Amino acid sequence: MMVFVGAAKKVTAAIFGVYLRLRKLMYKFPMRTLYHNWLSPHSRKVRIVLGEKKLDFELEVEKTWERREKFLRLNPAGEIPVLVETGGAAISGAQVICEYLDEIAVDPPLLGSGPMERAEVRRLCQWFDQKFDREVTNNLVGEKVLKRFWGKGSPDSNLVRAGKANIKMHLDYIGYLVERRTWLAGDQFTLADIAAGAQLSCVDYLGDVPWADYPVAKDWYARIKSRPSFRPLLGDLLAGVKPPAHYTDLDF
Ligand SMILES: N[C@@H](CCC(=O)N[C@@H](CS)C(=O)NCC(=O)O)C(=O)O
Repeated sequence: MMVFVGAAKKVTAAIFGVYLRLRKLMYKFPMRTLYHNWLSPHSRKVRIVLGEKKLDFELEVEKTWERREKFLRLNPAGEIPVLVETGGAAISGAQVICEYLDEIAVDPPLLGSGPMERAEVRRLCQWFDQKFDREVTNNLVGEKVLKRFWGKGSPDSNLVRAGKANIKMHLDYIGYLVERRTWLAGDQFTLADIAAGAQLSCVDYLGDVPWADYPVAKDWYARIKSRPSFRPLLGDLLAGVKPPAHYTDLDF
């Protein structure tokens, strides 16, 4: 009996020792972490890339409107997404993070294979990250959801109307591209599709994408939506704002 108790104590001490060493290592090398927010298209873009590359990461919600000092030390611009690598280095800016990830994990390549293809992928990333964001997402998600968090009052109906009018040209453009190519930038699925899908998913959460009028764009979005890298985003729920039934439906 005495021998058994002694052995049990030794095993417990060994397990505890391993736990302490692991904890020390985790503290020294915390997991790759993405600072994001629920309906942030730029953060969604990075999440999809991490998913495509099958890279492990943790998510940390950052309420940028709180202007947290610790977060401002990671990105003085105060914007998400920010990716903090295992060693502690912080990278900010969605396109910068995605291109970095494409360099450290080459499979699958998401930027295109030649200089001309990469130029086209980057052009379309800019189109969706900046133009679509400014003309559509800011006017719809910004006005209907984010404005409340910033304490800036109720949505401006003129801006909401502008967002709903502007999205039509973008859906037309997606249809135009996809009728001539398999994916937005060419025959391969690239970061351009991810940037566009990330923006549209945020607007779709509010039910503001007139899919029925744009069957070609809808078909392209259905292909994006069914990718395993995209599914975790569809599970995000914003307190008090329920997405429409088709939002998570892969055969919408
Ligand atoms: N240039 C940044 C822009 C990202 C951006 O617009 N982030 C928004 C959320 S999607 C943000 O952090 N807004 C909060 C703020 O501006 O304080 C990028 O490309 O990542």
